[in-house]
Amino acid sequence: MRFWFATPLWQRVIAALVLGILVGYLWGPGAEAIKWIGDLFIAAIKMLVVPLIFFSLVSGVASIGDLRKLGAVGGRAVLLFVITGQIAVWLGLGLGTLFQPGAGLDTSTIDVGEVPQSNFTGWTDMIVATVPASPVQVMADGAVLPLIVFSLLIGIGILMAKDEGTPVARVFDSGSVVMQKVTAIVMELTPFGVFALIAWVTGTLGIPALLALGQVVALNYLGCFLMIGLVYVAMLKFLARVPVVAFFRGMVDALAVSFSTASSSATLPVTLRCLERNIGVGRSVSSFTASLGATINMDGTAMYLGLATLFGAQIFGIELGFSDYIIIAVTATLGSIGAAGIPGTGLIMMTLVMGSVGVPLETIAFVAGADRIMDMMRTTTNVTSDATIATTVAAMTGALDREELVSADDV
Ligand code: DAS
Repeated sequence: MRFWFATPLWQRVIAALVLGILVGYLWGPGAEAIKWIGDLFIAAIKMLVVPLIFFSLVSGVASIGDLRKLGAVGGRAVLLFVITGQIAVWLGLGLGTLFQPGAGLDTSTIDVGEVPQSNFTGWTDMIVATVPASPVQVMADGAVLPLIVFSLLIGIGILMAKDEGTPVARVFDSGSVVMQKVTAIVMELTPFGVFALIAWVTGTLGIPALLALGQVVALNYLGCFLMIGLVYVAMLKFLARVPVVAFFRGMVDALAVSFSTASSSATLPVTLRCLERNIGVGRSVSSFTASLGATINMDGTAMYLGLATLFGAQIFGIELGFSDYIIIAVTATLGSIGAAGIPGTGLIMMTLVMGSVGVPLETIAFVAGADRIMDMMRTTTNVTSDATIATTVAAMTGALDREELVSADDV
């Protein structure tokens, strides 16, 4: 038992993945007998979506501290968050459409039960539905769009309430920490869920399923490298006008921590230190932009949610039209905004994006085993985006000490 918990979770997950593939390969379709363990794991991560979004978003907005900050710095930061987020999600949709990682897999032997139909009833209905007429009902239904609107309103209300809002802010701050602990508890189930799910998938579909999973992992990394190599490098060169190599050399500690921890929140102290000491971003800009970014700016996650949802649709032969792509782009963006900066949050938010366009959650059975490997790169992308946007906003608002950055050459 002590050995179990002494081993890092991601190593236990990889071991469960390998063992599950072996057991599934030897057991064959009979491995369906343990699929219920995987279903239990999927139910547990679905349970987290609403409280995780609610507490992490409210505490993220309330941590801004002062509505006025949402002015020059905040306005630019949020605009760049939205722009890079949209580029990311459409990149994920583009890669999924171009490479079709899930196509050609014969899943006729898989019974996915009642596939939740896409609940899209038209754009005006969707806009009206953003107003949470009954917040409790919204939470009960897991309707993420009105939940995010309600959470943002609560956070802004706390800011406007000033001192009177402080006790409430403390409740949400501790609630956010509690939800991260609860998520960590559920993530401890990952090895068992992964073992059962990958055994069932391998036993039912065999090697082709593993090849499809390998394609998704490769596309996840390709999408992240494209975001970093094209989008953020272009922002640094043409918007922030800073030397790119010096920037990445100055941020290397934060990027290494984000890759190894797969957690933007855990990396935040290192991100802030790198930005202030090595890049020369003023504390007022870095503390606001990087902290808010670690909560709501997750481009790597948004890219992956688009890619993984198309993967699921291709596996199960779900035809998606352009309006479905728009819904995926909206819900993947919302999922990346609502996601907390902790390991596995991308896997958790998959449940809401897939549910919005009727893609079976059994897709999680295919990707859960490799999620940590993908999460490490998604998180590195998320942190790179936060750092790039903080640097760009600092350059735009005169809060960047360029001398500092040049000296980063000797970091
Ligand atoms: N692990 C998340 C983060 O900390 C990203 C993800 O799960 O997609 O940013």
